[in-house]
Amino acid sequence: MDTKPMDVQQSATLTEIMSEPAAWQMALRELRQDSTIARIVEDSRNRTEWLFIGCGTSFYLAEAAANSWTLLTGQRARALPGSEPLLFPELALAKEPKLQAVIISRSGKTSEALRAAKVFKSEFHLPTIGITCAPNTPLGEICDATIRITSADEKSTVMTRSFTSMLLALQHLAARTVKNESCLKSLESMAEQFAPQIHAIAEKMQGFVAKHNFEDYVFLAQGPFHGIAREASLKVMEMSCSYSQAFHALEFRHGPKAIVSAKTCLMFFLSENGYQAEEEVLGEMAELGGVIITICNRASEHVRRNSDLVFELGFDGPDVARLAPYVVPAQLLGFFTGTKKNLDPDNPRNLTRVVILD
Ligand code: F1P
Repeated sequence: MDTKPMDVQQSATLTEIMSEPAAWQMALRELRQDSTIARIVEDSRNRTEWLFIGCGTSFYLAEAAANSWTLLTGQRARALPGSEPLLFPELALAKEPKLQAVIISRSGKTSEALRAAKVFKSEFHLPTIGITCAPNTPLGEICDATIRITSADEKSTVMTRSFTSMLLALQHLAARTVKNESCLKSLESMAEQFAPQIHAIAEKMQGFVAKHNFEDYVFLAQGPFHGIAREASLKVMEMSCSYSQAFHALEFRHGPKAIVSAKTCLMFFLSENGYQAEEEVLGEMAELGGVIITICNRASEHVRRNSDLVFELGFDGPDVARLAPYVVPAQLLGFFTGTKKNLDPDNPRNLTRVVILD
């Protein structure tokens, strides 16, 4: 059933997406002064393995945070959806003696996230860190310490600036843990540099969506960008009710490429580390007739020749500082595709803002 065309400019979701650079700058400024961060760095100084937990978008945030943690600290870090430690506790490997649990939840109320936090605390006697965008939450009651990014909270059901702001907060925590001032400054300068770019990105994406109709969407990335690809896929699903999948870029050759046609939209998130191998896959998918959107730091001639739409960040910093901005074009793809289909991303079909099971 088509809903009436929404007034795009009045959309809470679009407003929240467009506010991301300002939200990032505010969050990163506040974190510098946040005594909770300093306390967490001190209290977790002997923890050598980290387990990030979340549900839905917050699970993909956990994936991106875990990869960022290992890249920044050298420590082992994993991500699990909140349900896994509840159903398969032995697979959570929660008996690791120096394990630190981090539970991610924008609302701080998601039942599976709270249950996982309670199990870590009461059954495994693990130290628990919470991160949320809401004040006074059940998550904050359970965890030993809770990071609150209230300036990034949203009215919308779908998570956009809360995802990127909490990811940046966890990257900030990782950099503080190893006293990496250069990385802290990179996160802050990325947010500043991205701010004037976001309007042109939105206009480009809106124009692209107006000109194309797709049957399915594929998001491809390696390394720390894989969690971003999975979140991108969920955004397009949630906001436009489209068929959408994410893969490791080089994995896509091993079977899934069977689906590629002129009706397939493929978004590549190119890393600096894996650029050459990833752009080879990009060229092959263009050969198969797929429509290619490329998110990269700088585009090679090969990328330009084989892409239908290119977004270049142009930021000279570590790959981890590009995770948050890389997801913004995908959030906009989901939003404009949804409104083109006469759906209302502010009230996404079948979804609630929080999944409460109790
Ligand atoms: C997690 C979540 C969201 C999803 C929807 C339902 O919320 O699954 O990822 O988009 O809003 O809730 P939270 O635990 O981060 O509040």
